[in-house]
Amino acid sequence: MKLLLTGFVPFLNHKINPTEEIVKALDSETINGYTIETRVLPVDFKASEQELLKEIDERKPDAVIMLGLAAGRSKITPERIAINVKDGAKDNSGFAPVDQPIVEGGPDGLFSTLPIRKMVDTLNESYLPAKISNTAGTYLCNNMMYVALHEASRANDSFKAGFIHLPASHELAIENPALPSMSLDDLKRTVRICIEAL
Ligand code: PCA
Repeated sequence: MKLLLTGFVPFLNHKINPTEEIVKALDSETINGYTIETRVLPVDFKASEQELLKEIDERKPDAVIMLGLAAGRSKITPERIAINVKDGAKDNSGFAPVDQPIVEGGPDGLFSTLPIRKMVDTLNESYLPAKISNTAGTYLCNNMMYVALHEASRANDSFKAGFIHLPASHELAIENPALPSMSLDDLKRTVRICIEAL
């Protein structure tokens, strides 16, 4: 089986994005019968959507797990739902959508099809603090989650998909001491455990 694992490049005032390092570290590993293929997405509403859909079309994954940085959160947070709204700060291309639908006429919300409760329980049992999040925001991460789930709902050969927001890494917290953080090793272990839960 094939798993597409995505992360993002740095954005806003964050000099690094730990999700980029995590997906690069896990590339080509086989976990729980899934061979991991990876892609680091741009923080750009238009380009990231096109790139994600192209990857899904070409690679035909059995599952898609997307990772994003949620600087300020203290726990690993698998997202429950993506909503059909894009609204937020400027992306890396300078575009800032205001109250726009992601898919014109699409459903208001789309639920993750990843086993998010099992992921959270297994992470907590492994002493990695986690909880389900009921909002992925309205920025790039929600956008990508919605796009993947919408594609999965249309595809004949469907796939599981969902999004996991991660806290800052220690490296980011050195730059900004107010941020709760986890070690990069724990964040990589987190992603391996989530893949085991599939
Ligand atoms: N986090 C942002 C976008 C890129 C990332 O890693 C978000 O939560 O929307």
